[in-house]
Amino acid sequence: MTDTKLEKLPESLDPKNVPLGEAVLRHLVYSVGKDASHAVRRDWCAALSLAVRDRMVDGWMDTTRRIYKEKAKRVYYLSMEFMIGRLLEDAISNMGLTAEAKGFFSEHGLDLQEILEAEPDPALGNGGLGRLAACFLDSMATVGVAGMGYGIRYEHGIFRQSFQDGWQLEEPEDWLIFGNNWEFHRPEVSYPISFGGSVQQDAQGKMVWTPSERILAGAFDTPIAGWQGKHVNTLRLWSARSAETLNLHQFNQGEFMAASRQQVLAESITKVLYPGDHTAEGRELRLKQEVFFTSASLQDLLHRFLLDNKDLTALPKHVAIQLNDTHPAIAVPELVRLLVDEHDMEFVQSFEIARGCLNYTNHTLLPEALEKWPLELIERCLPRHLQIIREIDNLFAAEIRAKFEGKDPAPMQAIDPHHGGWVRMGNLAFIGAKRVNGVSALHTELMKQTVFKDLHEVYPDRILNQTNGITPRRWLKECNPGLAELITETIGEDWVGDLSHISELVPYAEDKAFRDKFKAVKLENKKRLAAYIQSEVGIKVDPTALFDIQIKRIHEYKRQLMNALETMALYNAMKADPKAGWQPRVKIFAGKAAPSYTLAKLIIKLINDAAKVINNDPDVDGLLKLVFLPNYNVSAAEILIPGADLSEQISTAGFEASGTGNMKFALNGALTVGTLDGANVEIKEHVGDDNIFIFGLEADEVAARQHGGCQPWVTVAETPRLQEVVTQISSGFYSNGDTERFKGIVDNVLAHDYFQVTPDFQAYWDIQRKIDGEFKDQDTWQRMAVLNTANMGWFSADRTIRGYANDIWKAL
Ligand code: 26W
Repeated sequence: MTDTKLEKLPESLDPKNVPLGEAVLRHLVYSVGKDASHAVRRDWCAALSLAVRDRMVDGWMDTTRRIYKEKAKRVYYLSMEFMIGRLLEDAISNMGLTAEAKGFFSEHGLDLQEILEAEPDPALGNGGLGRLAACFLDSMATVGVAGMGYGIRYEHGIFRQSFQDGWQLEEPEDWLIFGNNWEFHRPEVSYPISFGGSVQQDAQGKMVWTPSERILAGAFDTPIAGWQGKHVNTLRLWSARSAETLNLHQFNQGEFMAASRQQVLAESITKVLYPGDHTAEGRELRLKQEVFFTSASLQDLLHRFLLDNKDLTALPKHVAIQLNDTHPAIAVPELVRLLVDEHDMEFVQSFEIARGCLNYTNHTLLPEALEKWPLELIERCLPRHLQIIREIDNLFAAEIRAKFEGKDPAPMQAIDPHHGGWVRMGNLAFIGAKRVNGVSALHTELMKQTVFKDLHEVYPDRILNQTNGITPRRWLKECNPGLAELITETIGEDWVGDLSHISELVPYAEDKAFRDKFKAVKLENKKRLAAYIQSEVGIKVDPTALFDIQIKRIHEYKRQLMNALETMALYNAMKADPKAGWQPRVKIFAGKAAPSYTLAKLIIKLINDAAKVINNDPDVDGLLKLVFLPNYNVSAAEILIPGADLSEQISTAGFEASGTGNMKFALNGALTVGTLDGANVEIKEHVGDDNIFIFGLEADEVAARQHGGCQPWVTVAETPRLQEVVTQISSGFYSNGDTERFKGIVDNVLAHDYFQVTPDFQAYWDIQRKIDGEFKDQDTWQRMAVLNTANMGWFSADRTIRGYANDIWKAL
C-alpha cells in the first residue's frame, strides 16, 4: 500500500454527481472508444455497464470498510457454478437507475431493452445449484450478510446447445469474446496451486510436500449490489495460468508448441464447465478444477483473516464457509493442510478449526452424483491431501469408537478401501462440516434416512434443512415488469425487498377487476414468448392456447420423457376426434443434456422428431404444438417463465432435491402440475391443495417399487394410450420408419423403468385432462393463479439466506 495523504476523493469525482446519460456518453467515447454515430448496441451496453459499475464502487468500498470496522462475520460461498445471467438489468434495477436509463436512451432514439439484450449471458452454470448460488449472492447483499462468492472464471462455461436434425449439438460458448465490463482483474492477487510429486518427512518430523506441478490462480472481482444498492458484496472468480513463463529458448528454436506447453496445460483448468468425464483425463481435469478454486479461495480468505487477526484458532468465530455440494469438499483436507503445513499448527487443532468453519449443502441423493474419486488418482495428484484424509478418518474412527461401543466406523469413513479404493467426498464433507443441510424438507428427511443414515445416527444434530428460495428481484421485478407494476400499484413496492408482503394480494384473488388485469399481463407475456418461439425455431403458436412449460436439465428422473409420451398420446386422441372440444395447448421444452448422457440426448431427439410430425399435421392445427427451444439459459428462462400457464414439475418422487424453477413459475402466476417431490411439497402447503395439481406415486411408494421389482411391460400393456404411443415409437412412426432409432428409450421403459414413468402415466394423463377443463373456466383459473403469486412470499431467497445466517453461519 502506498503512503498517501489522500483520504477522501473530491466530491466532483463522485459518479452520482454526474447524470447517468452523461456518464454513458463519456464511457462510450473514452472507455469504449466509439463515436455515438458509429456505436452498435453492444457498445452502448458496454458504456452503460461501465457507468453503472462506477456507481456501485463507492457502495462496494463502503461495505468493505464497514465489514472490517464492525469485524462482521464473513461468509464464503464456494461453488463450481454461479449462473448469474446478465448483470446489467439487475444492477440498474437494484441501484434504482432504470427510469433514468430508459429516459436517456429513448431521448437518443434507442430502446433500453434492446441494449440490455446485447449483454452476453455468462454461462457459468449448468443447473439449479448454479442458479441458487446466484440468487444467494443477490440475497446476501440484500439482507446485509458480509458474503463473498468464490468460483471459477470459465473461459467458455457451459456449452452452447443447438440442434442438428433434432440432435443436440454442443459448441463452445464465447461469452468473454467482447470482454466483461463487470469484472475487475486483480493481477496482484495470485495464489499457487500444487499437484503431484511426493511427500517426505524432514528432520523435525514435519511433512514436506514437493509437488511436480504448480499453477497460479488469478482473481477477477465482480461487485454484487443488493436491493437498493445499500450493501455491495463481491463475487471472486479464479482464472488459471501457468507458474512457468514461456520457454523462450524453445520458442526461438521454432518449437512453438513445446514452448507453450505449460501455459496450455495450466489454462485448460479454467476453460470449460464440466469437461467430459467419460475419459480418465477428463475426470482428472475435473478434480483439478475443484482443487484449484477451493485452494485459491481458502488461501485468499486466510490471507484476509490474517490482515487483522493473529490467532488462527479464532477463525471459526469470524469466518463461515459454505460448500455448495461436494465439488469443493477437498476444502476439508486443504484447510487442514494450510494450517498444519503453512501455519505450523497441530493437526488435531487444525481439524477442529476446519470443522468449526466448514458447512456442506447436499443437492442430490442420486448415488452417481455423489462424487467419489479413485484412491489412485488422489494419491497421484494430491499425495499430501491423501495423508491428511487418512488422519481425519482415523480421528473420526476414534471419536465413533469412544462414543458408540461396538460401532464400526468403516462404512462411514471418507476412504472406502474396497472395490479398488475410493475417496467418498460426501462422507468427507460430512465428517469435516459443522452443519450439513438439505434443500427442501422432504430432501433433508430422505438424506437422514438414506445417503447419510449412519452418519446422521452418530451426529444427530448436524443435519438441518434450509429450503431453497429465489430472488424476487430477478424472478419477478425484472423478468416480469408488467406483473411487477400491477403488484406495486395494488399493494405498494415493499414486496421487492421483503417478499412476505406479497400476501397482501390474497384478497385481490376475489376481485374480478384485478383478475382481469392479471390475465391481461399474462397474455402480454405469452405474446412476447410466442414472438421468441417464432424467432428461435420458426414455429407459430397461438398466445391464447394453454402454455405448458418444462424447462430444466434433461434427466431421466425429471421425466421429460413422460411429458413427451403424454403429448404423443394427446396428439393421438386429438387426431382421432379433432372436434371433441379440446383445450388448445402449446407444449414447450428447453434444457441441455450432459454431453455424455446418451439417453438424455435421445430424449431430445425424440421430442424434436415428434414436434416435426405434430406441428405439420393439419388435423391438429390450432389444437397442439410442440416446441423444443435450444440453448436454455437464464436469459431464456426470463422470457419463458412469465409466459407460462402451467409449470411441469413431474420428477419421480424422492429424486428432485428441491427444484427452484417450480418456485419461479408459481411466483409468476403459473399453476404447477407436479409430484410430491422436493419443494413441490412445501409449495402445495403454501398455495393450498386447491391451487396446485398433484398426482402420482409418493417417495415411499417409488422406493418400494424400485426395490421390490416392478414389471413395466405389464403396466404398459394395461395402459392403452401408453401402449399405443410405445408401439408407434418402436414401429418408426416418429422416425420415418426407422425402428432402431428410439430402441434405447423403448427398451429402457419396458424393461426397467427405474424412474417409474409407466405407473405414473395414467395419473398424469388424467390430471392433464382435469387441467384442460379448469383452464377453460378462465375466471377460476386466474383466481388460482393470483393465489399462487400471492402465497409465494416464503420462497424468497432472502428468507433462505436468513435461515443460513441464523442457523448455520451465526452471521446476522
Ligand atoms: C458430480 C457432477 C454433478 C454436478 C452438478 C452432478 C449434478 C450436478 C447438478 C447440476 C446439481 C444441481 O444442480 N442440483 C440441483 O440443485 C438445486 C439447488 O439446490 C435443486 O433445486 C435441484 O433439485 C437439484 O437437482
